Amino acid sequence: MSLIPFTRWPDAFAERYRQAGYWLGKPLSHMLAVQAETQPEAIAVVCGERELSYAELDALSTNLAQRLANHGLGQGDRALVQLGNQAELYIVFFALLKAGIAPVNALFSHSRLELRAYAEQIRPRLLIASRLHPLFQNDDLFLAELQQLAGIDTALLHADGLAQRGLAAWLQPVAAGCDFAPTPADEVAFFQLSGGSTGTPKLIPRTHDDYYYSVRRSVELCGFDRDTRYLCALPAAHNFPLSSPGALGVFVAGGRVVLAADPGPASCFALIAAQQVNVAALVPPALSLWLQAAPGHEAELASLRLLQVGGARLPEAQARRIPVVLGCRLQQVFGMAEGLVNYTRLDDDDEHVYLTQGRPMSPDDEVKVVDRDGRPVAPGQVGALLTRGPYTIRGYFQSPEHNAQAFDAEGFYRSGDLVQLRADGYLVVVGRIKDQINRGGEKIAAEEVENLLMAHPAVTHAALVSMPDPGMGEKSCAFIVSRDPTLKAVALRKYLRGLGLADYKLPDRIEQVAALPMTAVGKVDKTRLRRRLAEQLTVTE
Ligand code: J2J
Repeated sequence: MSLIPFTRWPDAFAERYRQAGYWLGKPLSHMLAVQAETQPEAIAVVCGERELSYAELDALSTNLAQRLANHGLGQGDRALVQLGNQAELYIVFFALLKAGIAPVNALFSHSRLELRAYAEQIRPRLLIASRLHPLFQNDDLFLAELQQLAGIDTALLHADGLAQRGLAAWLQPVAAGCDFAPTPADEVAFFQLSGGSTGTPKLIPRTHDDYYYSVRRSVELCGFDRDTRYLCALPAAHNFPLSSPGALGVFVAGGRVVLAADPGPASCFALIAAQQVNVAALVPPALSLWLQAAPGHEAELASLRLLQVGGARLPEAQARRIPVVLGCRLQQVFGMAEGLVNYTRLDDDDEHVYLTQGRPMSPDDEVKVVDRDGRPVAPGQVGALLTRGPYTIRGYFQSPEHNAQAFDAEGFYRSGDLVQLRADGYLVVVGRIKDQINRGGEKIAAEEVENLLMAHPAVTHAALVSMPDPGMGEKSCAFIVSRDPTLKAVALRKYLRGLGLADYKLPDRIEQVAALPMTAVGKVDKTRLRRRLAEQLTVTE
């Protein structure tokens, strides 16, 4: 069976990363094997009333891997997976890794359009989804559509009453049959999702070697160990709670992941108290809610020692309130699913922790900060961030044209962030050049939404821009030119939802204009739109 093609690191780099001990030549499932061997009875995952030991997590994922292998699935195959914050997400992830099947883990908030786009790109033979998701709840229409579209021949549903399709039956022990094995460590293990700035969301091929290194290095820097009790309240498939150090970091360290359905303070505070959680990871809007809700709940939060915050800009004032209100330390995390992750260090002084987004985790992360013409800026000046290193991809999946722009001639990835690189190596994120809205950590590619808006029969032009929002940091505003002056925002949102767009991508505000302002080179002038919006918002508030 042929393996998945992807853009490899040049040999000299691969050699260096192996020599340095970053790339171990071991599959990601190795981390689970180690714990199942050394402390099988230790609890790996707490999910509601359920507790899964390392031995159980290992056995259940092996059962599923064996059944999938017996079913004819294996190396080179792809899977589309959509599971929420449940233990099954990790069981399935390890099962697929063990069987050499590369999954895309869609976020639970994703809807028809996103799943279709992923399926079209990877052409999975296997779908694993959840009856708890509206798309798979009542009828099997969408399931049938996906199967037809992508050639999926096996669909397993979590929480399904039907025995033959229920995921539960596939987790039961089975007599050995076909052999199975992970893909070689320097091959694609799975696909991460890019926040994106293009019409269709791009997929990020991650190898065992590079991802395992990023997790191990994160564990080292964040001091995770067997006593770590990590609250996973962000969407568990996202790169941050999966790998920075995230749940995989907990498994490497032999600690315990406590799953929360959402990052709301009510459920999280109770879980922290009940499970004696000592580390949690949040995006800034969730942090705001925690800060508001915490007074009076100090006793529940007593076990919490470290709070990681990342995914979007964290205002300094909020950062400084963390130790005072929540009684724990802050660690800023500036990462990206394409690779590079920056952390403030556990022993950094206040100035670094509150005012910077940390520094690259690997000694071999290379960072360039450049001006519009691609020339390095003077130290400390603002410029665009480019990076390459032992866990940063060299190309998106099957996207040669986009890759030609997203990577420079030396293989550096253009993250699209505007940063300052300080003399001490710490980065400060000051803005963005990519055409994206960062809605409280959830990324929206402007072009994707604009194309859908323009598919509406009355809309002739559309531009999506960010607008400041006190709770979310940013929200989205669509400027549209319409043939129908009576076209209502509600109707347009309903239209987009009808097309199958995830809810978080629906424009928060929609403005009808006579024409969109253009730049000298004939592109929509989004700076002017944002400025206009800022003026309007200050007038109306
Ligand atoms: C400002 N912007 C930030 C931060 C990410 C760890 C943490 C986060 C992500 C992530 C991740 C930011 N301050 N602290 O994958 O492993 C914005 C930047 C960046 C983009 C990446 C991880 N932390 N950002 O957020 O792939 O614009 O990864 O380029 O979702 O989020 O988004 P994503």
